[in-house]
Order: sequence, then structure tokens, then C-alpha cells
Amino acid sequence: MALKNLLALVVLLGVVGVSFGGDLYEGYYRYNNCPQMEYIVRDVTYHYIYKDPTLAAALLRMHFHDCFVRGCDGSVLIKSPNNDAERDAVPNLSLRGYEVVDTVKSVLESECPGNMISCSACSETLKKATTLQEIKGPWWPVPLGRRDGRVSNISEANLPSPFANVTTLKKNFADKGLNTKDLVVLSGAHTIGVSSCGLISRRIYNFTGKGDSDPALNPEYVVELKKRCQPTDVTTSVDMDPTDVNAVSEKKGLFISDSTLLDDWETNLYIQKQVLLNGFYFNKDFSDSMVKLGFVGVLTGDQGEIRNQCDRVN
Ligand code: HEM
Ligand SMILES: *[C@@H]1O[C@H](CO)[C@@H](O)[C@H](O)[C@H]1NC(C)=O
Ligand SMILES: *[C@@H]1O[C@H](CO)[C@@H](O)[C@H](O)[C@H]1NC(C)=O
Ligand SMILES: *[C@@H]1O[C@H](CO)[C@@H](O)[C@H](O)[C@H]1NC(C)=O
Ligand SMILES: CC(=O)N[C@H]1CO[C@H](CO)[C@@H](O)[C@@H]1O
Repeated sequence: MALKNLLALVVLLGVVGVSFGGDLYEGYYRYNNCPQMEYIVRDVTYHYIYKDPTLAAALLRMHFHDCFVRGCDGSVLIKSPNNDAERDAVPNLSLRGYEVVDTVKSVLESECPGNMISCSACSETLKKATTLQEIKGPWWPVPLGRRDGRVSNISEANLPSPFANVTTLKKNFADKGLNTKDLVVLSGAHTIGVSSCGLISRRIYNFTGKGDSDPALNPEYVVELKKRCQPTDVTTSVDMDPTDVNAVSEKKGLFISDSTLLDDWETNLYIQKQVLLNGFYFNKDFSDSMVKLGFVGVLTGDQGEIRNQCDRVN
């Protein structure tokens, strides 16, 4: 397609909005009284990430956690006075960035008053802003119109474990309507951000209880990790990934859940393909899977509510 036509198409799609089935569509707030919504979200998010670039990884992870529990309904954002909400669950202990969503929402409330914009919409839009800024991925559409959930329960925060094998991970993802490719592509988010030493300590120091390390890890990488994580250290943070999208194929996946992607023919094939093509399709695939992730269990129409404040139900 000629560039001119492509541009025309983009403009056209931008104007009419693209329907993705259901009640979500691109440009939702352009027709629902807050045309500047996406701009505001981007602006506030950029401002935060500019000051603290590590928030980008934190926000992506938060979005993933939100979507995996009760769907992308902002339930992870809800606080409970009794500390029994999703965000109080163990995997949530290291989630950060709640203040970004809270600020985005309050700015939107002052610019477009009357509770028009849901917290889940803020979170979805913010995810794109974050990824563009951090991963410099390609443009992708953000269909909006999600509503917010009213339930957040610690007992439901069953997220995939960093110690899980690929069979279990595939099942975890399939349960959310995500396929094997989504699993391997989205795990690529682990090229940014940090993890605490406590989660990898056994892997590098005492894998089978004999003072050994996981043979699925590159021995040179083990040496490097040992420098950064002392045996009893559970708090220091290490970079998720020392290199790039090739990390897993070089046996430098930080978690067992990353390394195990080499154990399955389908995930392995995808990884080998990316290595051969030097990650050529990765950004595009990542965007596609991110959009798909944003559709998991969404609430639309009369379901749920539009929250006043992201950290509490109305
Ligand atoms: C496949 C299953 C997954 C498992 C088992 C998993 C597990 C983890 C764990 C254990 C951490 C470190 C937490 C800590 O230090 O306490 C982490 C961090 C992170 N995860 Fe995942 N994750 C998975 C999928 C994803 C997906 C789908 C995304 C996003 C699309 C994602 C994005 C991130 C990011 C960006 C960080 C770094 C957070 C930061 O720097 O604060 N993860 N993940
Ligand atoms: C959370 O779920 C548990 C188990 O289903 C239930 O017993 C509890 O009442 C729920 N808590 C809240 C606050 O809804
Ligand atoms: C993967 O983990 C599950 C759950 O721990 C276990 O039941 C299963 O046997 C494991 N599969 C393989 C191939 O190791
Ligand atoms: C390694 O693991 C074994 C078995 O779990 C345990 O007995 C031993 O104390 C551990 N060694 C270290 C240095 O933590
Ligand atoms: C960031 C956050 O909300 N962390 C919570 C995780 O759970 C603990 C224990 O319940 C809370 O104290 C934290 O505030």
C-alpha cells in the first residue's frame, strides 16, 4: 500500500473509530464528551515516567495483574481497610505505580467532570503510553469503553508463578483466552524492569539443595547474578534482562517461567524465529498481544460502574 493511502487509512480509522466487537471501540471518549482523554493520560503518564523511568515496568506489570484477576476491570487498584483486596496479595507486594493511575483519574475528573471515564480505561490507555515511551514499540489502537469492577479479593489473586513450568503457564494463559504465542510474546515484557533477589536465590545458589545452580541458566549469567545477589539477600533488585529479546534463547531468562519457554516446541519455535529475524516482528506481535490482554474479561454496558476514585468502589 502506498504511504499516502496508509496515512489516509489511519486518519479515516482515527475519525470513525474502529470497532473491535462488543461495546469497546477506538476513540470511545471522542464521542462521549472527553475528546482530550487520551492526550491527558499520555501527558500525565509521561510526566511521571520522565521523573522515574522505573515506573514504566511497574505500570505494565500492574496492568497484567489487573487483567489476570477478574479481567481488566481496575480491581487491582482497589484498597481495602482490612488489607484483603487483590493488591494485598503476595505477588502484589512489589507492585508499584498506583499513584500514577490515581493522578490520571483525578486530572480527568477535573477536565471532564461527572465520572465519565473508568479507571480500567485509564489503565488501558496508560499501558499504551508507557509502552510507547519505554519500548518504543509501534502505534496500536486502544479500543475503550471498559467499566470498573466492584470486587477485589485477596483470595482471587492467583497469578502465574515465576516457578511454573511451560505446561502450567500455557494453561494459565489459555484460561484467560490467551494463546501460546501471547504467553511467549508477553513474557518479553521481562526485558524491562526489576526482580528481587529472593525470587532467584535458589536458582543460582541451591537449586537441588546441593549448592548447585539451575542447569537451564547460562553459567556465565549465574556468575553475574551471584555478584548482584548475595546468598541470603532477598531484597536487592536485579535487572530482569541483561540484554534483549534474545535473552531466553541465550539461557538468560531470569525466572524459571522464562527459561521454561524453551521446553515447549511451540514457544521454542517462536523464540528461535525471533532470534533468526533479529526480533523483527517482536514489536508488532507484542502490540497485538497487549491489545488482546486488554480485552480479558472486560465489563461493558451496564456491568460494573465508573469509579469516582480508582482506589475505592463508589
Ligand atoms: C508468564 C507469567 C509471568 C510470571 C510468572 C511473571 C512473574 C513476575 C515476577 C515474579 C516479577 C518480579 C516481581 C518481584 O520482584 O517481586 C515480575 C516482574 C515484572 N513482570 Fe512479570 N510475570 C509474568 C508475565 C508478565 C506479563 C504478561 C507482563 C506484561 C505484559 C509482565 C511484566 C512484568 C514487568 C514489567 C516486571 C518488572 C516490574 C518492575 O520493574 O517493577 N510479566 N514478573
Ligand atoms: C473473599 O473471598 C473469600 C473466599 O471466596 C470469601 O470468604 C470472602 O468473604 C471474600 N471477601 C470479600 C471482602 O469479599
Ligand atoms: C508442570 O507443573 C505441574 C504443576 O506443578 C505438574 O503437575 C506437572 O507435572 C509439570 N509438568 C512437567 C512437564 O514438568
Ligand atoms: C540448600 O538446600 C538444602 C536442602 O533444601 C538445605 O539443607 C541447605 O541448608 C541449603 N543450603 C544453603 C546454603 O542454603
Ligand atoms: C502496594 C501495596 O498496596 N502493597 C500492599 C500489599 O499487601 C500488603 C500486606 O497486606 C500491604 O501492607 C501493602 O500495602
